[in-house]
Amino acid sequence: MEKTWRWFGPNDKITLSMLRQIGVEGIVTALHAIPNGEVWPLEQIEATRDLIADHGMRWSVVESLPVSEAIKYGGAERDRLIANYIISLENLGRAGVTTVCYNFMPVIDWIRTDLEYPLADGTSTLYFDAVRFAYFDLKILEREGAAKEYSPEMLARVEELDKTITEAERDALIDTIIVKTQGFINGNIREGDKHPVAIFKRLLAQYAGIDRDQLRENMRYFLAAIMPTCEQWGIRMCVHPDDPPFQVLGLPRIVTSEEDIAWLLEAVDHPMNGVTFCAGSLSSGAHNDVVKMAERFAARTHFVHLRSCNILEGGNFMEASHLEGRGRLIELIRIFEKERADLPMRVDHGRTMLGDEKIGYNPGYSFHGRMFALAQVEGMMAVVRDELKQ
Ligand code: DNO
Repeated sequence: MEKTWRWFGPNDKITLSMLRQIGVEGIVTALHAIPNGEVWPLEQIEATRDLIADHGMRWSVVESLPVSEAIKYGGAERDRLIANYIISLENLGRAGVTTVCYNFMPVIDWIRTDLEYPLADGTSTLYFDAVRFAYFDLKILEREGAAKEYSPEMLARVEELDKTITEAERDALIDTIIVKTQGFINGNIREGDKHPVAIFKRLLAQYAGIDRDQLRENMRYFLAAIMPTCEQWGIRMCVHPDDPPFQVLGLPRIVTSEEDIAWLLEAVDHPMNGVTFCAGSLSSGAHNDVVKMAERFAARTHFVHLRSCNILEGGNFMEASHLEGRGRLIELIRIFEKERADLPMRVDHGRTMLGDEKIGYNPGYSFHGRMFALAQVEGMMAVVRDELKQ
């Protein structure tokens, strides 16, 4: 696999020269300054591509070319937005940037409740606490009908938490769930937005009446519309699985399991319609056997995210070391190295360690933690390559 790294552009505190020094071959990035739904101009794509090439690497993957909400919920503007998406894809194709990651999660992308969960060794990791998330749903959003979706035990634990939680903890929960994890990935809410909860509630309302089947139909519609362009320019589309891979906040999520992925690959059965195999997202769902899924979907995997999770009691999960956990990364490397030697792979997330916490990196995207994980992954890759030679 090709060793890639997610770089957030010229404002990233981690520079391209630093990445070259640690053995990165390809860059994963996006034109983060362009608002969702607008066309990516060819000149800006070329400038980014050339900047990366000047540093001895290549622009391997776009993560992400965001799919606007109206495409997901099937709003009146969807055809105009799809037409813009197609122009961006053509421009990427002209510039030779031909692997494009996106997701189809309504309203909210990845979800954690704690971005600095402390570990015994002094590092910290990302954590999802099911009670705190239910608290956010029931007591902060006060979503109508939400109580019906939780077990009596969960409702009781939320009431317990309500007795002790402080105002500051409530604010931190809002900031973590809908601001800090979303802003830097061109999500719906940015740092500095006033009244994030009100904005969030408006976004949720757009999905009233949209169930799993309808969302699937909207995804099929989108993929069918862009496939001819992908075929013409050789663009590999790869959907990122939903993180975490289960229904949240009454929203349908449709890229959560083996069955879901099989559905989307068949619904638009074209080699350019593929997946981003994110072992981290998939391994946080107890229903997923990641090794089995990698075997089944390797041929339609266009991009790999290596990361691993441990599932804890009560539906909590936490990001594990890249050597441990349900992600079984060594097995995945065996499968993907055999499948395609130049398949782009990035180490996803990393612990916060050795002073990372003082720099203010995007959550999950530390320098030392990711570099450490990359070294672990490189070690596993070296072993697998040696095995394949034997
Ligand atoms: C978080 C990321 C996601 C991912 C998008 C892809 O760390 O894995 O935000 O980039 O879902 O569209």
